[in-house]
Amino acid sequence: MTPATNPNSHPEGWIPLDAHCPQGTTLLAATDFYNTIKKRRTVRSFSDKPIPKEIIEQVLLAAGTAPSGAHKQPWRFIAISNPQTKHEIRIAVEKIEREFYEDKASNRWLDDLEPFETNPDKSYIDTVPWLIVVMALRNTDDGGQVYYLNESVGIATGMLLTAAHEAGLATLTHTPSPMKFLRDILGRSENERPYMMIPLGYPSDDCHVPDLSRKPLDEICVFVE
Ligand code: IYR
Repeated sequence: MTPATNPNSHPEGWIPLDAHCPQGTTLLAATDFYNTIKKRRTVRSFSDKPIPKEIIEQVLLAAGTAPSGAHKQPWRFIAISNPQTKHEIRIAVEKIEREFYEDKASNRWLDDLEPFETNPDKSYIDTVPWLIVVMALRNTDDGGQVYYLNESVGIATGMLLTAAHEAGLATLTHTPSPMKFLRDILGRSENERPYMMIPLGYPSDDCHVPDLSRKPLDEICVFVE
């Protein structure tokens, strides 16, 4: 395809951009969204209150709108509510996490984790109504090439967390290492690389989180004007 030289001509089959946010409302929209998303917290204490599958479907559809290298959409979300499967995953995860806390983690790492009071007990996997396993696809389903796999799946995962928060749901980003065991328990192919586990549910009634602050703007950004 040759690049268009006339700015008023477009490749055949292209459609006009359906911009959802009319010009002029942008500051308000940006501020509103920041005020919503700044309330997102990583949660480790979940309620067992069920969440209808339809809500999970909308959250996953939102995640699936992420940009990806050459639009290959190299992700698959395994949404697990089956109690036996969750329990099997819990048992396997706790074994891996015990090895981490008892052997693998450096003292510095353990010190850094202290404020979060994490430990190998992952009983919330039994409690939480949904466990989403994000898989990164090494190739497309028909064997084609994928590009920028980690970047693409990372963005989709971030959008999943954002969509869940917008739906009033709490999440935890969990990456037991190694995660290969998930492929065996879930009967998934070698083409799927477990990328992240995301328990998804309502926070427990008495859910508390550490009192963290976020870096101010002048530490996280530099304007070049
Ligand atoms: N995977 C372990 C340890 C852990 C590591 C980091 I970095 C965290 O931010 C939190 C936990 C666990 O889940 O307990």
